[in-house]
Amino acid sequence: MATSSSLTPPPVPIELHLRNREKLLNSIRHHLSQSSRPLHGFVLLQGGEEQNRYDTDHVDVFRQESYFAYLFGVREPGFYGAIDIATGKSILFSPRLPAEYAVWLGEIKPLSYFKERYMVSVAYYTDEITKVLQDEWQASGKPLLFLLHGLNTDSDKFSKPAEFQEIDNFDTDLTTLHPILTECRVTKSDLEIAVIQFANDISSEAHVEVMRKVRAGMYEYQLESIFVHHTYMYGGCRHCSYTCICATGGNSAVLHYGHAAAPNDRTLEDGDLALLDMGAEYNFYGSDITCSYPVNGKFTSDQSLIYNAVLDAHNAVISALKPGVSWVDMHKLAEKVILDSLKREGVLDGNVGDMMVEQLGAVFMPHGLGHLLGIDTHDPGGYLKGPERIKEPGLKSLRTTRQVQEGMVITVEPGCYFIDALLVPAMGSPNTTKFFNHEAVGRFKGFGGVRIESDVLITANSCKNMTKVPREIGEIEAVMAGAPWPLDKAS
Ligand SMILES: [Mn+2]
Repeated sequence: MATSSSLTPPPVPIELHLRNREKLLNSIRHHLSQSSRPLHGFVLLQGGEEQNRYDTDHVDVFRQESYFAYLFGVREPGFYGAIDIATGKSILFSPRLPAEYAVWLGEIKPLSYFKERYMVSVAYYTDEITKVLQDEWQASGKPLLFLLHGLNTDSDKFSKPAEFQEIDNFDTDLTTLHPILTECRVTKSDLEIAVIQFANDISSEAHVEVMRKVRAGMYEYQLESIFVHHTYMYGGCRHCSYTCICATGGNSAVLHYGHAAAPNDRTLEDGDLALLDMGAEYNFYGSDITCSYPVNGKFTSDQSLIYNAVLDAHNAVISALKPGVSWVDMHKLAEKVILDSLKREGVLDGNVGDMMVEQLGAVFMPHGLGHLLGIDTHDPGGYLKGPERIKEPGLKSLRTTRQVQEGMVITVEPGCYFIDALLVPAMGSPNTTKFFNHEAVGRFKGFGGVRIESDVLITANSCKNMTKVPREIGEIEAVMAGAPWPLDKAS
C-alpha cells in the first residue's frame, strides 16, 4: 500500500489573528474601565529572535514567540507589534534588514507587504518605535506602554517584556497585560479551533500510518521518523508541538522519554508495548496525541487489562466533560476508574475509597490528567485565578485546577504505569502494602505503561473529541492487520 493522505494543508485566514487582537482590545478596555483607568496606552510586544547554536553561525529554524504569534501571526523574527488602546490601531515594526540579506536570504520585503499580509493598520521599522508611538499618543505626559510580564506556571519561567532603546521616554505597566492576554488564549475562537482540528487530523492520520508500519526489529526513532514525515509531507507541518516520545518496552514507564539522553533508540521486540506520544503543529497551533499498542499487533491478556483500564478512564472523563465541571474531579474520576479496574482484575485488593484516601492513584498515574492546548502544548492560563496548586501526589502535577468552560481545548490523557521508583515504596509502606496483590503486581515487572491521550473541545453542553485514531482494542488490531481507517462499519 502506497503511503498517501486524504488531507491537504488548509489555508489559514489571517483574520484569525486580527480577531485575537480584537478580543484582547475588548478585554483590556473592559478591565481599564472597571478599574476607572483611562482608555489609552499601547500594548507593546516584542516578537521572538533567531537563535544561533552556541557561538556558531548555525541558526535554528525560527518559531515565533507564542503570545506574539497569537496577536500578529508573524512568522519572521525580529518584529515588534503594538495595539493602540485608544484607537484600536495595530502597528507592526519590522527589522530594517541589511542589503546583503537580499544575497543570502532573499528579497527584502517592503513595509507594505507586512501591512497587507498581517492585516495591521500600519507598518514601520523597529528603529522608529519611539517616534511612531509618541506621535500616536493623544494624551498628556509620557506615553504608557502595557508590557508582557508574567509567570508561565508550567515552566516556572517569566515572559520577557519588550525592550528597545529610548524606552525611558515611556511609562510602563508590567502587571496589567499578562493575565488579560493569557485569559484571552484560554478559550478558542472558531478559526483557532479549525487550525487545531487540522493539526489533530494530520497527526491522527500519521499515528495510524505508524501503527500500520511498526514491526519488531525496528528502532523507536523510525516510528518518530514515519510520524514526522507524514505530518510534514502531507500536512506542511514543519514543527512538532513537542519532542516525540516513542517509548517501547520498559521505556513506556518513562513519562518524558525521547529527550537527548534517551533519544528513541531502542530496538523494538516482539511482545513489547509501544507508547507513542506525538503531535504536529500547524500555523502555530498544536496537537498532542498518545497511542499505546503492542508492537506485534496482538494484545496479550495483561496488556488488554491495563489498556482497557486506561481506555475506560479516558472514555469516562470524555463522557463527563462539559462546562462547569472541575478538572480536579475529572482527575479523581480517572484515578478511580483505573483503581476499580485493577481491583476487579485482581491486581489490587481492598476498598477503592480507602485507596483514594491513601493516594494510590498517583502510584499508577503520577502525572495530571491533561492540560490546556493551543499555541503551546501546555497552553498558559491553567492557574490564572482561583485555587492554588494542590499539594497531594498526582494532583500536584495538574497543570490546571480550573472548571472547564466552553471553547477550551484540553487534553484527556490518563495513564497507568509500573514505575519501580513509585511502586516499591508504596508496596513496602505500612499504609498501602495491604492494597497490593504482590504476586499479580509481579507479573508487570518491566511492563512499562499505557497512556491514551486525546484532544477535546469543550462545547456548550458536552465536549467533542478532536482526535480520530483507533482506540478500542478491536479497532487497533484490525488497523494493524491492514484494515482501512476509519473502519468500514458496513462490511
Ligand atoms: Mn499532553
